[in-house]
Amino acid sequence: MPNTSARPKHRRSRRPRRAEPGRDELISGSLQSAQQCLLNQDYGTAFVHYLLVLNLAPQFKDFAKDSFRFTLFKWSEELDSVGRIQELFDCYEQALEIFPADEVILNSMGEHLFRMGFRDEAAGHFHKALKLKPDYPEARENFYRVANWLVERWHFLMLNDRGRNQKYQQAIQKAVQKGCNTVLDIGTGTGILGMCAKKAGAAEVYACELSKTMYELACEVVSANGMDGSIKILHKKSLEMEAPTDIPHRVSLVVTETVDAGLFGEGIIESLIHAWHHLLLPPKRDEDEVSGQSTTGRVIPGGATVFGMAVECLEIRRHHRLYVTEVGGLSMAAAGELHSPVNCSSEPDDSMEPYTTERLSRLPGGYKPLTEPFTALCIDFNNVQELEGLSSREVQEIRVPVTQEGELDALAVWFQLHLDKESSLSTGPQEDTCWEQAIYPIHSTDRFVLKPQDELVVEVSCRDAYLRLSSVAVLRDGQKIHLDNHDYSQYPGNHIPTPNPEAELCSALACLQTNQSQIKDFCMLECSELALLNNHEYHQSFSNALAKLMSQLKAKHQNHEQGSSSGPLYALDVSEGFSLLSLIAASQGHVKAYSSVEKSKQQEVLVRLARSNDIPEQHLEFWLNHMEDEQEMLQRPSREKLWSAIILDCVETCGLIRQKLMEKASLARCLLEEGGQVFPEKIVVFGLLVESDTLLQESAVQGEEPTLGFTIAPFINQFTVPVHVFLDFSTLECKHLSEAVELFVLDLMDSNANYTHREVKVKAVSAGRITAIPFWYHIYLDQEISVSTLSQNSHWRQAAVVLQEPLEVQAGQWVRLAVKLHKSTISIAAHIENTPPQED
Ligand code: 44T
Repeated sequence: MPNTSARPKHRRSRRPRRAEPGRDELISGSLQSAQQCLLNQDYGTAFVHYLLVLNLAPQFKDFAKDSFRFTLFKWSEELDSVGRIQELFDCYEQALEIFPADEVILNSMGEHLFRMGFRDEAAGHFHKALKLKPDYPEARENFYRVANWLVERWHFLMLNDRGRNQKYQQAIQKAVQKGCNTVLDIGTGTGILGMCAKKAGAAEVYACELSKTMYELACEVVSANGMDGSIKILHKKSLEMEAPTDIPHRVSLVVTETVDAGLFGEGIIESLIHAWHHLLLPPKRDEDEVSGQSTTGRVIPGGATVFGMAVECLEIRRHHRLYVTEVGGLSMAAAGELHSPVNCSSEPDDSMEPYTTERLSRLPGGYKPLTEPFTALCIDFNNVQELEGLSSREVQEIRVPVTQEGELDALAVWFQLHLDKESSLSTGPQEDTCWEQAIYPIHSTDRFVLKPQDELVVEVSCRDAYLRLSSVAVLRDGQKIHLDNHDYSQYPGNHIPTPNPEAELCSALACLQTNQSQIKDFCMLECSELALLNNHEYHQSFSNALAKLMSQLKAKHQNHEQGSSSGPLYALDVSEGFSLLSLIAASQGHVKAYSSVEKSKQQEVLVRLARSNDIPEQHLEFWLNHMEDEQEMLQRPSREKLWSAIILDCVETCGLIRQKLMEKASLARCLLEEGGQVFPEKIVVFGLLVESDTLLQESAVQGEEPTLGFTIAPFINQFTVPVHVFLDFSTLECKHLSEAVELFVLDLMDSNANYTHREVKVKAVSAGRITAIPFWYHIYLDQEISVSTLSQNSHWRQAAVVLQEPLEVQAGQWVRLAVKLHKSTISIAAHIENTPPQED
């Protein structure tokens, strides 16, 4: 505990005593009370006393800092444990008022924010802490975990995309030369488009950016490029801006790249409608002559054409629907409908996304186009009526001829962004671009195979300003076969045949008569949870390992309790999210399994599966339903309830080891019965040396050359993180420079065996530049049974350490890797070995 009893050296206030006679007494009394309360572990009262002292007598700040921090942390732990979250944050805010530049308080507040799900705010706090103290390892590690939310990785890709940069620059230059003299850059990011306008000679340039981090970054960049007086940047969403309040008058040019893979996901339609009404000069009419300074407004990009294409793709399928009938020995027939949260045919809902994004060219296993690309939509950003009409536009039906036989898994969507009449950018799957495509997966559990001669009926709509595409039916031999479960009521148009009204009435009555549970409902699972369920190998391995352990323990128990019938064995599954492992444990017979599944819909699925697989219902418990407090759970159960198996979820989908894994493992070990086992018992980390430009491009702005002549890299590259996650190593464009080697072993059954530093020597098999070290895990459930996070059907992705300075290597040379594990975070430094290791 920090020093709580020492007295400050300078107790006297510098203020004249006579002005406030009771003040010093109050301060010293409060300080003593604070210290006493701290000793008595009454942190709440101590905190209040410290606040009073430090507010009244800032001169005690240095003296009391450590004790104050300690009090704050202890008190906030207490508040956290009883769910008094608002008070917790109030305390931190009060603390930061007193110590605004305290990196430890900032970092700790960030951790609380992160745990409560306020990721952006958390990230901001870690970033501030790190700026204050760049060599503060806790803040650094936290910052690396969240930097992706602060500055998304695509900023690097876009800034590295020279083609895109040049096309935008040229279009802006032309517009300015034609008289667009006043410019607003909506969603300026690093400030690049605004700077292009200024460089092209625009008299007035304004920019706005809604993300605080990006806004601050843009200010730094613009200032470093000597334009701070000439570009006015606002930390605002464009929709909140008006002339003359935010900008002195309407502008003649809006430049923006607020488009995502699905074109409208960043709200460009709404932003442009608003801009036309409040920020832009009126649009040019055909008869307007352009000469000199423009009195009309226009937008770059001027419009877009959206394309779609039906595809077969196993990789998409396994992330969006259940396609296995049996998982780890359990029949899945009774599971009901399991959906991913990506669904655009249902009513808009916060928990649903209409589409996901993928780079089709990088999907493992590839994809098969089932139709030619078709035009789904054309939109003119310079026509406000058209923009406004978009959301009220009727659902449009498109018939697309099927060109190849294959299972319909998704519609893939991309677009061409028309910067002006001459120049455009394409985000298509065949292009050499950094763009991903939007993916609208099919949800129907019935597999539907399209055939040449079929026509696919696609509906395109733009409700709630998201572009939605959905495959509704297939026309085959004059018949219309409906796909998915379509809710006809939401479509006012009469282009969809009305179903038989009598049948509709009957089904409505049937719904009224039956109880809720019989109405066809579904359970939502994350994409990675669905991919896990579809991972046969993973569940089979667990099933085998659990069967082995349980039969050993059953034999042991029988020997011990000859004659009398022994009680069940206990298994605890603490996997995150949806997991079938508890049920697989319970299916071993004579095993009572505890599941950590929390969501009631998901619990219902497990109960249904237990019933249908003849597992006695009392053999499946959801322990989180009973225990409010984690502390209780972690207590050692009574003698006869010692766990036989504890299943830990050790690797996150993104490819990193879960935080606090080793702490959880040592706790779990204490809860085991003799002969019981923690799953997995060991994790072996593998990695290899690669040369990959792609990884570099995604990690930092590359090259010495300024971007379009502007200095941007040194600023945005502060947000570079050394570990790249969610990597698909099987499709990563890279050159392997070594064989795979074992980097580290984590022994979950023996904490003493874990080292935090290790040196590994790797021999380069070919010459090249080492830019990254991708790594993955072999997860040993027991000594014989293991699963690899690199396997083809895995729900895991891989991670890679990206070297800040690529390392030239010759074939045959040895590379020394210093591998470090700090709080579940792996870091690797690479050095060329000058003297080859002694071969023994
Ligand atoms: N990602 C592309 C989307 N903003 C680009 O805060 C392509 C994704 C992508 N600011 C892989 C590859 C790629 N007013 O900083 C952001 C955002 C800001 C606004 C003010 C507004 N109305 C808005 C709307 C957005 O604009 C910036 C750019 S959004 C671009 C999204 C390389 N994955």
